[in-house]
Amino acid sequence: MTTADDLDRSIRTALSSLPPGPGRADPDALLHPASSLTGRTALQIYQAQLESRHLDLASRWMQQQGRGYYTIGSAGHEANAAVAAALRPTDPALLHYRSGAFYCARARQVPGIDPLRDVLLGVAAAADEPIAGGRHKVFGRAELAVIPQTSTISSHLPRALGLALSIGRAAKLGVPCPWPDDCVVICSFGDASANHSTAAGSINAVCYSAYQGLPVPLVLVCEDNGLGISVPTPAGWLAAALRGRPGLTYLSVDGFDMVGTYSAAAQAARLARIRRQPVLLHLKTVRFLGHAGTDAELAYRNPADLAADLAADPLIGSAATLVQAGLLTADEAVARYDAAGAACRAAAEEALASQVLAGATEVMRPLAPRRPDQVAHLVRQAPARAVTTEPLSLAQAINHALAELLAQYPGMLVFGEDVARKGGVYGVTKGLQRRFGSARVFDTLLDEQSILGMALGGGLAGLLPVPEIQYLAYLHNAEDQIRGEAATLQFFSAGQFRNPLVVRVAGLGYQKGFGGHFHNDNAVGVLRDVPGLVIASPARPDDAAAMLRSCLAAAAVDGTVSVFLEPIALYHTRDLHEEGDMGWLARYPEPGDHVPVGSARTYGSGTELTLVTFANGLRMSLRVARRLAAQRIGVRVVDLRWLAPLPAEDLLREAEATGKVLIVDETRRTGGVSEGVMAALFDAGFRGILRRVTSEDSFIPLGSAANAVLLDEATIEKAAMNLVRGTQWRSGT
Ligand SMILES: Cc1ncc(C[n+]2csc(CCOP(=O)(O)OP(=O)(O)O)c2C)c(N)n1
Ligand SMILES: [Mg+2]
Repeated sequence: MTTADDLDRSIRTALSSLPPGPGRADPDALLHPASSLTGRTALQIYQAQLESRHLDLASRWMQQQGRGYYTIGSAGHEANAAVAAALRPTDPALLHYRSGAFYCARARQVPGIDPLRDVLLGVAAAADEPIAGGRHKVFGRAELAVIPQTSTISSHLPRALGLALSIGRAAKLGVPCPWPDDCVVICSFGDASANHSTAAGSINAVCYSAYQGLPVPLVLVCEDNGLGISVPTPAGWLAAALRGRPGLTYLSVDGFDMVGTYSAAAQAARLARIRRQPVLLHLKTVRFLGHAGTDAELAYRNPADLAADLAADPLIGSAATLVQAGLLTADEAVARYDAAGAACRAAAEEALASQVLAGATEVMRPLAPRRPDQVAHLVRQAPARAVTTEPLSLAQAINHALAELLAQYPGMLVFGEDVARKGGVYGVTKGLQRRFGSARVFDTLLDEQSILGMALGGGLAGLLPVPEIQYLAYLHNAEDQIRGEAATLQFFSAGQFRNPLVVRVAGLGYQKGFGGHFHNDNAVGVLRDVPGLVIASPARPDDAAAMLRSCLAAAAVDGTVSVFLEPIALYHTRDLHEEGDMGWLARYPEPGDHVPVGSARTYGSGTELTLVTFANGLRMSLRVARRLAAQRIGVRVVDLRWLAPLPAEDLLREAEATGKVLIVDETRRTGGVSEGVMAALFDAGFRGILRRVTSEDSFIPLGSAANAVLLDEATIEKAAMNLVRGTQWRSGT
């Protein structure tokens, strides 16, 4: 096992025995005729490498002091400092958790920033850590264009590509973008991570984009230490898997060689910056101190390999280069090493004395800011435009709303599978590409992770993305891009970065048995527990348009992430009670009208029973309510409209108005919406009678068998009657 002491001893021995170099060299001279690396930059790289190494040692020391919560280090990966040196500090960076030396090198390029303090405050989970404010240990800082990442390996690659593609798009649309027009997006990850489907899908999407000639100013850096915790990456696998991909330039270099690493990174940056072509830089590294502080490496690595790694320490490689070039003596190389150690120790002592976050309010402050007054104000700013006064279907109303909002927000984009030329599977986006152009309304490749990644990166570039997921069942394979990435960004950056977003999802059941489970999926549990996520589920055409206005405005004002869940079965529904009554069509809402997030809508004023529902359940409930009215039973129907946050106040008021509540929930009994509604009513103090009818805990079969597991009107009516008449009602009766 290589301990921190072994590592320290090894480097001291190696540095002090470096053969003496020539006389003093000019720091402004090039180190090698074939490289643009100057002595001065090489010294800065070495400095960042030393700092990063000592940050790892300091974080372990802090853990021993009882105030260090993170020991995954960068030791052995310090070659990435040379990558930072070859880029600009304004190039947005999404970094691997071992890119500490990159962070140090970049921080030293911007006056007034101390990477030692930043990183160690992170280790101590300090409230004044500059990016996550004690919510996570991440590399990130707004002033350094370093965007924080989650721990989910590879989950940042879709966003990185989305950002790279969006920079040119924002410029083309004239939308203010926080990043320079000629910037390069840099994204690093580990060798095992390269096998993750998110990485594999993203690299494919990079190639797919570049192959079509789209500008992709992206440098992917695979930091290859040959291991994923304990599992070795097969020798030669990554080169075989990553080399020769269409549209993607593959460069490889050994991080022991500082000049070579800088040159390769500079070449990658040039290709990406000038030619707008993506590059994959395969950077050979080693890994010291195990995967993390708790990792007993000897259980899976043999001593000879560990010894070989020590000899391949990039700090030794860099120091040898500097001494041979006459930029440092061996003694100076050691002295700088010691000075960096002392500086890290001082920063660690300061970090030990820092404050942590106090209380849930402080922790949650940046989670999902909500400024409803400003949202309302922005909705009212929409330029007046003539919209038909004809009654519209749900699909038509959403189509009109998308057009209205595309006109209002120059940065708004509509994209997804089949949305552009075809106009969507159900015609909801019909005609939008023709009106707003292919820079704003476009088809994507068939990969939901990449679609959402495009949206995440677009939001970071100042755009207002409205991606479409073709069916709810196909959100699930990409769900982490909403849960892990979109919804966490403001939280883990203390509000400094945000990805405003409205994900339109066609979903829910009742398509008359057509398409089986995957076109009738009613699983929303996976969204309901994502902190801060807004879930809109309109039923009526007028509400849909007004709610979409709210979602876009909330995205623009507060960076809100919304899922807009559209009930497919109602898209083209025209009638409510009888054929030809046109009761499900509605007039487009007046300009400026919107539905505040978390507000319900009540139909009727009956005093005997409250039906609480949403989406398809609203139409069924209104039909049942009419039949009950014919039997002189007074019912009111509450359309939740928002599944998160639930309209708790409206719910309580309408529940107390009758004292009897039947929740009509088309989602499943377990994990479905009714669980939340019951809890919300109970928490709010409702002590009346509360029952629910739901769909079964089943996947949805094809054909008429679907009706056997989906909630239907007969069940609703029977339960309502039982409730009003006081009969004991049991599930399934
Ligand atoms: C999606 C996901 N699965 C599992 C993990 C747990 N995990 C953390 S790091 C790691 C290994 C990553 O190896 P590699 O990509 O080579 O990076 P390295 O740590 O070697 O730099 C694993 C399995 C995770 N963070 N994310
Ligand atoms: Mg690895």
